[in-house]
Amino acid sequence: MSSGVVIIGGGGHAKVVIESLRASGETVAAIVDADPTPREVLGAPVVGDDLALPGLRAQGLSKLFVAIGDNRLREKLGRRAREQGFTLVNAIHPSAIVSPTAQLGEGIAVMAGVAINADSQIGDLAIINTGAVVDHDCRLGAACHLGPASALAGGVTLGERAFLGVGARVIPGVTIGADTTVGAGGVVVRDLPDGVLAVGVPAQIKGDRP
Ligand code: JB2
Repeated sequence: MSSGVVIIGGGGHAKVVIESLRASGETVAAIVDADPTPREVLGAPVVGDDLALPGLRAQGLSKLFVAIGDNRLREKLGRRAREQGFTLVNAIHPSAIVSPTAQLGEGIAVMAGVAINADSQIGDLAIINTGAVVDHDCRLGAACHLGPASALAGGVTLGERAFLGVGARVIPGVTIGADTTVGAGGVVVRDLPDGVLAVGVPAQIKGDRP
């Protein structure tokens, strides 16, 4: 067992990531999950919890993907996996359209049906979920998450760990702060600061992020 990707997390997000990896020709070698009960997730074995990672690395496995939806936890686990000598790979579904001038970091999920347009930059460990759209010249910080069918118009900036819920939309040139959440279906028409929850059409700040 010295090829294939090690996956951190064996929940719902991992299922979608596993199918993206396989669709792009990768194999999944092993999953580690906080619940180490031996089992399979879509045919991939759960081999233990995070304490199993050094042993997997010692077996020669070097590619890893953090399949955890929680932005802070994903960022923390990605940092730790790198310290353990793993390389964070991207999981890009073959149906995604990624501009040749877009710049992608490491450990990024780009799900089925996504479009990422010219000169956009996507930070490490971001999730661009199913059917999301990133138009030209956007800047997405590390460990942010664009929910399914959300959309950024051109020149949008998203801070680290920001989260857009399913179907949220952002008009051109807007900046959304780090750790800010936009609720499902929200339409963002002006800048949002760090660490807030904004909901509605147009999106209004309702307090601190949950
Ligand atoms: O520290 C951890 C850890 N904490 C939780 N290390 C490892 N290796 N695993 C951890 N987990 C595991 O992550 C839990 O035991 C559980 O199996 C999994 C989380 O699964 P869940 O289905 O609850 O969430 P998810 O992160 O896979 O998916 C969320 O985010 C996605 C983007 C959900 O909200 C999905 O609906 C969403 N699409």
